Amino acid sequence: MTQLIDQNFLQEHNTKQESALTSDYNALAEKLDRSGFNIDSILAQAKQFAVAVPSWGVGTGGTRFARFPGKGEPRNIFEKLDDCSVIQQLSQATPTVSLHIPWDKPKDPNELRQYAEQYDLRFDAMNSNTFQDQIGQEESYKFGSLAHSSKAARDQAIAHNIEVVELGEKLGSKALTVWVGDGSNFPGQQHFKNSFTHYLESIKEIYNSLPDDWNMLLEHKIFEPAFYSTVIQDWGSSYLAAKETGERCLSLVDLGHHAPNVNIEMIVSRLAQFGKLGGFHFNDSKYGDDDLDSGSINPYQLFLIFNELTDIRSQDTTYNPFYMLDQSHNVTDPIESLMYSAAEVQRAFVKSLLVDREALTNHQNTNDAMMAQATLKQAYNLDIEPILQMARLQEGGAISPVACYRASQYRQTCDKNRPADPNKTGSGIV
Ligand SMILES: [Mn+2]
Repeated sequence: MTQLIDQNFLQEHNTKQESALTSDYNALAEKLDRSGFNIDSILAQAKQFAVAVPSWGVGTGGTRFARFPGKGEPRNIFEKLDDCSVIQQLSQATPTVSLHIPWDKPKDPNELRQYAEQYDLRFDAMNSNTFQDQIGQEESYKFGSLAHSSKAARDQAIAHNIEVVELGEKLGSKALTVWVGDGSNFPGQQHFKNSFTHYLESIKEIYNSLPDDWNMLLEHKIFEPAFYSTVIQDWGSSYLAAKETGERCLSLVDLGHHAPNVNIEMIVSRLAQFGKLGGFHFNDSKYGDDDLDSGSINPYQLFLIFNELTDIRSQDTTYNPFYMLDQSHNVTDPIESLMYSAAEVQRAFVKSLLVDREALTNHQNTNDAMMAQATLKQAYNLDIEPILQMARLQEGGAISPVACYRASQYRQTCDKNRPADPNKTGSGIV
């Protein structure tokens, strides 16, 4: 396997921290043992945890006002995969990459697949794009795509999604994520029922073209780019569409796509109860769809979401939704943000394993509100960093990914090897 950070360098970096880690890990093992948890079993589950990196996340993002490109940014999908491989090498929590078409459309899918394989990277869910016009396309998406009032525009959007599925098949992907910006900016502009009907007809057509072992994930978003109404604006619309479409059509929850203060963990429970929770886009937000780093604003919410997921898995051990980081890194080095964020999501997952579920159930059944919330807090307040560090160390990653990455000078090397084309940056997100 090709590794872009020298493994000897990585090991040297780890060696300096290993004795401190061993001592912290043993202390935590003793502490957890007193509460009836075996640290090695938790460690084994931490090692299994994986979240996909979005290809576009390794480029610097921006706002609608400006984008300030970082140094040595990837200029094409191959360089994006290079960066993704570094994230995986150091964090050992991101073995898959989620592509966005047409941004990442390869000339030769086999070449791309082989390029990823040299790094042992696989492809997660494919993302289609009908929220912007592509050069040379006949119909415009200015007034919508899958829900457009014009059949020609809808057909074009359907054909694009089918093309994305066909490409994904060649790359080994198993899911298509569909997010559309369709909606309206003025009251009266769009007929609510007709636009939803059009959307349903369109996704059914895409669904019917899916391979048998594929899932289709419907991503809802409360607003933007449409500012008055959005066709798939909430989990209710998403659930209705998924249910109408078929068994392998599921809802995807992007944390930032809800109004502030919405109880996302309860949405998670509702969708899962009825078999329609298919995946997540992790990020964090303060005001809207801010696409901030996971866990940077509200880590407790992230923990509560994983608490629900662990509860679901306690009854159905095969339950395995798609996880992806969906963030825009405007002011940080995207590689650092993605490694740090992957660890934050992994941290929430690990803490959720340490909830005393039997005690929680008892407190719920006896209506002991104080002890119920304290049971959750007991797990949340634990410092489980030694488990994350040990998981990375044993998997060949870095005990401290960001520090190791900085010491490796990878970004500086990219800055030399990737001279930016002033007319085309080839990265970033909308
Ligand atoms: Mn998303």
